[in-house]
Amino acid sequence: MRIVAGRVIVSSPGRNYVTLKLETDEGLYGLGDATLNGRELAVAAYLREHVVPMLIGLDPANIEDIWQTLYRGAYWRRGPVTMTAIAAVDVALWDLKGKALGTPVWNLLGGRSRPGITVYTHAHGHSVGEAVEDVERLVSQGFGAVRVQCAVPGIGRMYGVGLPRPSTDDPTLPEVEEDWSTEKYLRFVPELFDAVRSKVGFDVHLLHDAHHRLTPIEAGWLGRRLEDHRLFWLEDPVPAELQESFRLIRQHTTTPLAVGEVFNSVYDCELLIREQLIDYVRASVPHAGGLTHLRKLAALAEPYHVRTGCHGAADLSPVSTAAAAHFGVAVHNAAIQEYQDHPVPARDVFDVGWTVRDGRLDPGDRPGLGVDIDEQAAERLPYERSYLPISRRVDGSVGNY
Ligand code: CS2
Ligand code: KDG
Ligand code: MG
Repeated sequence: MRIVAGRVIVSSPGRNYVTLKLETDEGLYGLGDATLNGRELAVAAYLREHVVPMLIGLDPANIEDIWQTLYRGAYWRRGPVTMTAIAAVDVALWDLKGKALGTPVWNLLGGRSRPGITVYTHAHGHSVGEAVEDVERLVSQGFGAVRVQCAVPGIGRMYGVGLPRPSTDDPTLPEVEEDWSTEKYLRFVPELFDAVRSKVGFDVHLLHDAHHRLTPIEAGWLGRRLEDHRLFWLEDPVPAELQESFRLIRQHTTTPLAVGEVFNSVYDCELLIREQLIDYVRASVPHAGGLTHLRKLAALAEPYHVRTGCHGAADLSPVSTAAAAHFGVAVHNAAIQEYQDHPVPARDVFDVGWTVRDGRLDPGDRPGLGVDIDEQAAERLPYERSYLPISRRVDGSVGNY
């Protein structure tokens, strides 16, 4: 079998998704997700201009060799754009291999370690009362793990609370801006979890995402203050370019820590893993070099008691949810998977074999990834410019989004 074409499909069924379709001379094709939220077109161009031409004529069976060719052969290693493009190729090759052999990808990865991977989904509210109700609603739907985010009194527009994002279609409009006050946030979050725990009890896993906003000592304080609430994890307490930061957080709290949705290779978390500074690593299939690389990352984490809890917000396409499902059921130290419903129009573009039931994601038994794309439906929904917001602190300076 030979690769004869690689088509990059950019579509916006409610939000932008980039899909790579690798076609072969035998009529089989494989799909991979190449979506990098807010920078989608950079990956699309990298694939079209530089990667796909290198793939034509290659035997798609040789996944490892193709991965190494794209990684080492470019000389310029790592980085989100490059690694997302490599991941899309890698996942499409695993999909193709499964289809060629008539077996699901989880079977190629060593078979099932579990029937489905536990997922956590998102609760949010504009007030503590709304957030508590949202948690209760999701628990009644069968979710056993819920991330809780809530608007902080005194902070205007902010991350994670379910406000519709104003369209940035018009290229003359400035990017969306949000507000941030660490002081207000740190005063409020303990109150939020006091309220949620007293209402829902301890039988549900609760998670929280600080979205890179704190310093290590602030994160240590928050983690310590939340210890009695037994969070499943506190996510992205600080930006993680400086991995040593986590030593300081660890000295101050036993609240479990999760980090890494923006990581793109094992080198971003090697110290975090080796020194056991985190409990969960959030690197994902589409942003960390595909199934081939994420499996190596998980293998490094396993002896250090670090488990995976991969990123899975709705800006990762349904193709990535499939890849996460296969990874999650096969890999032994996969602990949990983030799950957020995709926008409704995505159902017209992507046909999926995975299901979420009773709080678990099951990849299903279709050959390959078990997902397909309707290219005509995708074409009717072209790319819409939409960037992640800019966060401004109370003094007007730019903060971390
Ligand atoms: C979303 C999230 O817009 C996005 O990127 O994936 O930020 C989501 O809106 C919030 O987490 C809401 O809970
Ligand atoms: O594209 C960025 C979003 O996926 C991110 O802001 C969501 O932090 C996030 C999460 O944990 O889902
Ligand atoms: Mg996050």
